[in-house]
Amino acid sequence: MSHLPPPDYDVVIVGAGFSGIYLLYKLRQAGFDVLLVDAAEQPGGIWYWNRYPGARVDSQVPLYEFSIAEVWKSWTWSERFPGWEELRAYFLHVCDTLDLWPAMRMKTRVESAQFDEDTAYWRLKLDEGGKVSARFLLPALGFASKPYIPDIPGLSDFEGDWCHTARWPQEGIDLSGRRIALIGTGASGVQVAQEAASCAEQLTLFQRTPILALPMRQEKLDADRQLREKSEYPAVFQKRLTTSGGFECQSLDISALAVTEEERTTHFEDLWQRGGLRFWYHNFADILTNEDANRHAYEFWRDKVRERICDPTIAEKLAPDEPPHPFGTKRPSLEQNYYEIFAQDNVTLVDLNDTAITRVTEAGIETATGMIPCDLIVFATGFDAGRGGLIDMNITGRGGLGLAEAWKSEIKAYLGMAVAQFPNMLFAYGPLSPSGFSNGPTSAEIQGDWICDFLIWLRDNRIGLFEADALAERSWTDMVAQVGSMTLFPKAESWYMGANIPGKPRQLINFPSVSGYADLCHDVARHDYRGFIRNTLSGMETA
Ligand code: NA7
Repeated sequence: MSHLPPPDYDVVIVGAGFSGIYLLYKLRQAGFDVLLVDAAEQPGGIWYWNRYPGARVDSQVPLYEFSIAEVWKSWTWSERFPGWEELRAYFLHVCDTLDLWPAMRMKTRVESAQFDEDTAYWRLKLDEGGKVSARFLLPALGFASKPYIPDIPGLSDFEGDWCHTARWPQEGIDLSGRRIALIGTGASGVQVAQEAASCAEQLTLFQRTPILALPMRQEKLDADRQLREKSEYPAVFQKRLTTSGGFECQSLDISALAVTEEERTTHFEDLWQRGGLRFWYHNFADILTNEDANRHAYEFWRDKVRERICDPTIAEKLAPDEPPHPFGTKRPSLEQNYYEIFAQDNVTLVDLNDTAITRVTEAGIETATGMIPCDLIVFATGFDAGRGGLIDMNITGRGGLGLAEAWKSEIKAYLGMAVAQFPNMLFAYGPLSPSGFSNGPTSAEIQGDWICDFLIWLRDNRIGLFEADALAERSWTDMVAQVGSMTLFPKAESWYMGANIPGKPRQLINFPSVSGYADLCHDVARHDYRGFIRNTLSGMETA
């Protein structure tokens, strides 16, 4: 292939969130010629698109940031759980500090990416007629880049405003004095509800499934204390690589059923008081694998929440006596005053299981029991997680095979990064990797380091072409399902299981351990990247 004109770049990365930015930093350091493109005006990924009032991260400082010393040493957060404005500013700081801008092309959407079998280059069509070629394609779109809006009849007739939380207009929407219908009670719905309740004339919250939200315990952060605590950051960043969720600690070694009720309650209470997602990731060993253990956690959660709700009917809707699903098998959210807002006169809860939405009219939402007038509809209805953004990128591999077709009946991927028939492509933070179960930056760094090492190894070994072996892809896909079947996750109708999107294949889309995942990826690397077919100068061989 040496007679071919070279591609425009060694590598094109798509996406300027944690994964894409980390890959850009690492690959440039390793001497690759890299271009990063992103449709957004500014970097930040999810934190560019999710700018609805109240949007903030559920991982506490310093977990949700890069471990790159020159970045964290020169950055100070103002809150324990930073909001979207601060996270966006952080990304600007990262790009400035690491001098990444020259390799970044923002406001550039990839319309399609096609593997050209004659040259073995990826050819990308960009909006406004742009074209670019590269030897390697690294989509780093995050797990939540394709919003999901349910198909409700009449939406086009609505005369007020409507939007999805992840497509909030850049100029913002003032919620004050509005009559707001909010559909969805996931992490985004909870955050919008808290803000809207404080200023809306009327907030009507449509709930299909109650969220099992945990106390955030937000704090303002003092710069001096943060500076002192920075001496501990390297150890925290090291530790988060070794835990199952990519956090600073993980579940205990002991079963919830192997301790006395008093010991169990003491641990639950400690987690509860410390706040954040710890009640999810630092709980007893079998909370997510044993129904009896899980039931103890649910009952503790339920009783705590019920203490905060005066109306018993509302209490039963928000924190039912019987669990709607095993605790933690849908992503818990963090809340600050969510359970108190339902006592306000301007907040109404509609249970969609009793009162279905029939259609949207010019003036509001019509339900089975009557009309709910509103002038703003907010869809906090989630995402086609994992696959949606990748499919929308119109990626075509060998023989004209589109990714949508390849994943029609099942999402398949080797190491959650590579797909058979799609050579020289690795995606970061995608399906069948830990992504949705992981503290974001931890996975971004694990995968980013691994991908960078792999591309260096290919370069050192003069290998121009790699592709996931179909058998390796099959066994990875089966292994994720098998590991998932040992947990309670399949018992929930969650986006983790693909259950939130009509017609989406039902399978666990994330590997449920960050550290376990890292071990498996490192093992593949140690064995000369087994499971990949690669083209040496003498032809194709399977490792
Ligand atoms: P989520 O967590 O997917 O939440 C979506 C919410 O929207 C959830 O309450 C859904 O109810 C609800 N939903 C979805 N479709 C409908 C329809 N058709 N009708 C009514 N309600 C519906 O998205 P988020 O944006 O809140 O959070 C995404 C992730 O970001 C989160 O998990 C964290 O990792 C950060 P359901 O529970 O499916 O009954």
